[in-house]
Amino acid sequence: MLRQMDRVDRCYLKPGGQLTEEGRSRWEAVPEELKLDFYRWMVQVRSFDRRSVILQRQGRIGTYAPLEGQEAAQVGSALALSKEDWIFPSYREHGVAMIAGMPLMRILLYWMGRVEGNVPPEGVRVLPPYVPIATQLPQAMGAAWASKLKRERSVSVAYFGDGATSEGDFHEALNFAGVFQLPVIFFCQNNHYAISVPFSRQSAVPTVAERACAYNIRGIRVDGNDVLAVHSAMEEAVTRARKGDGATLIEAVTYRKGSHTTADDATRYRDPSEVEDWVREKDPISRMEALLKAEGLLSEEDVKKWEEQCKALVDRAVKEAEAAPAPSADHLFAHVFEELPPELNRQRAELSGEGGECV
Ligand SMILES: Cc1ncc(C[n+]2csc(CCOP(=O)(O)OP(=O)(O)O)c2C)c(N)n1
Ligand SMILES: [Mg+2]
Repeated sequence: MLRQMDRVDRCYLKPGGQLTEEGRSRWEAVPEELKLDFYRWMVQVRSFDRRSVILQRQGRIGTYAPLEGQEAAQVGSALALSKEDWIFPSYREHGVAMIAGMPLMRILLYWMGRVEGNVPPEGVRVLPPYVPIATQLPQAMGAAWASKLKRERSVSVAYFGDGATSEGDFHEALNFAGVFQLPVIFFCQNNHYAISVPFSRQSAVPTVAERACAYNIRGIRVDGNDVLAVHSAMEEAVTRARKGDGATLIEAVTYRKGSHTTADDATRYRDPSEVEDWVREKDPISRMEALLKAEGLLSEEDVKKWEEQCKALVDRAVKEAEAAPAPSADHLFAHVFEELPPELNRQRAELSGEGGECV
């Protein structure tokens, strides 16, 4: 039976900040530090995101993919992972990357077009952002297969969007993971659009999660703006994977508040009332803030203090990224060809002042 587009399997924290009945028992089981971390990380991620958009507008970084609105999906899922797990992100997963230990300045360097932005510190298992849609899914599946063969505990997670589910790679990765019962999690942030194409134009079934049954893996559709529900779905998927019970497809239903990237104008294809509903009514941070305040775990003063600290962290990262020594122009030719084709060789020589003949 087809699921309905607006139904989710799990919602613990309602848009107004009230817990559902199931949510209350989950909440009681969460340690206080983690409750606060949910909130603190979401604010940190948003602070970084907003600043990055401004930096792009000022010409200080290149194109940027904003994630505002998707903080709960990223923070809730990333906080359920351990250092030993492998993360295969798309270009929008800055929140996941920073929780996994990627320094903010390196994330900025990536958007400045610098290769250092692809290199995580030792021990941080985050792959560089995958821009070709869905290519990270078979790779995450392959890494999970390796973990299984080596009898390691690590789980691999592929992060991707609703649009990626229209690619052949999605099918191939899920099929293989189902047949071989691999410790992999396919984490889809369904933000309703693949650039300007709405999900209804990409899929004849109304949800992503129901596709899991075609591969005999578990599928769960969670309110992606409810950090508590996302975290619990991810924790279950991780436990299943570590126990050898195989893969899970998680569909976190969310919404990007802004444009696809800073090169896009979302007002050209989205209805303002739809945006208004998500922005005003379903924001992931304000519902968690309301809950923490109602529970006496957060004061207005704490909020101000935390926002200031986040801003200071981002300020420092911007300074560090902008102070990083510029790469030599020669760098343009590195990392693609082991041996440069003649035309590129000529250009490299010309650039470095060695001359070079026109061809
Ligand atoms: C293989 C491939 N085809 C097309 C593109 C162009 N493209 C870039 S982003 C994007 C939309 C992806 O949408 P979705 O998977 O929902 O992720 P979102 O951007 O919404 O996070 C497309 C089609 C690409 N990068 N790679
Ligand atoms: Mg999308």
